[in-house]
Amino acid sequence: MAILDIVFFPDPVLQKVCEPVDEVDDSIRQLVDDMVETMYDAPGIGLAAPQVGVTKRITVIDIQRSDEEGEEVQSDLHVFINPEIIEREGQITWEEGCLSIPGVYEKVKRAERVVVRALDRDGEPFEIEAEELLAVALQHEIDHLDGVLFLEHLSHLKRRLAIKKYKKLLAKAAEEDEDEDAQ
Ligand code: GNR
Ligand code: NI
Repeated sequence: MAILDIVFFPDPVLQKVCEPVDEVDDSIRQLVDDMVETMYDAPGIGLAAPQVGVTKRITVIDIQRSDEEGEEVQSDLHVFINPEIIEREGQITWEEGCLSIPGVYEKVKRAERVVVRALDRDGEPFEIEAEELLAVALQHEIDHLDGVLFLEHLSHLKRRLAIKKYKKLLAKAAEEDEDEDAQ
């Protein structure tokens, strides 16, 4: 297994519509395993293939092992290959973040409950009914597979402010790196 490099906004790969997987073979399973390791390492509650530069319709989610520092918590790992939302219901607002836009958190409105059909790591079809955070994460990840970031769900004003804030954070991080190099 390997920890992969995460791609950051505004990398154009994050805006690509990803290709369906036509056969779940060992190379796909290898990618899935690397994505899982990368998600836990980040740490994040989900990761979509384009976030590691691969434009395939694959995402992994584990909302259990999110922000617990060092503590062993039960994992609830889900692998979704070619996921499709087949039902959506209700509305929920959640403060979202994205590993590809670190430091930016904004409230987004999504369906409160979704039913998703996908293939698992063995290529077997399954369906899952999800509510609240798992439903939010699924919609966030499936958006990634369509080249959509959570910023696109904000008003134009809020999106502009969020991007401005992110660019400031980036500039500050670059400055700090330079300072370190100078020491
Ligand atoms: O780690 C993540 N947390 C999160 C919180 C609220 C809504 C969505 C997410 S997904 C994010 C990881 C990520 O960027 N996945 O694409
Ligand atoms: Ni994301």
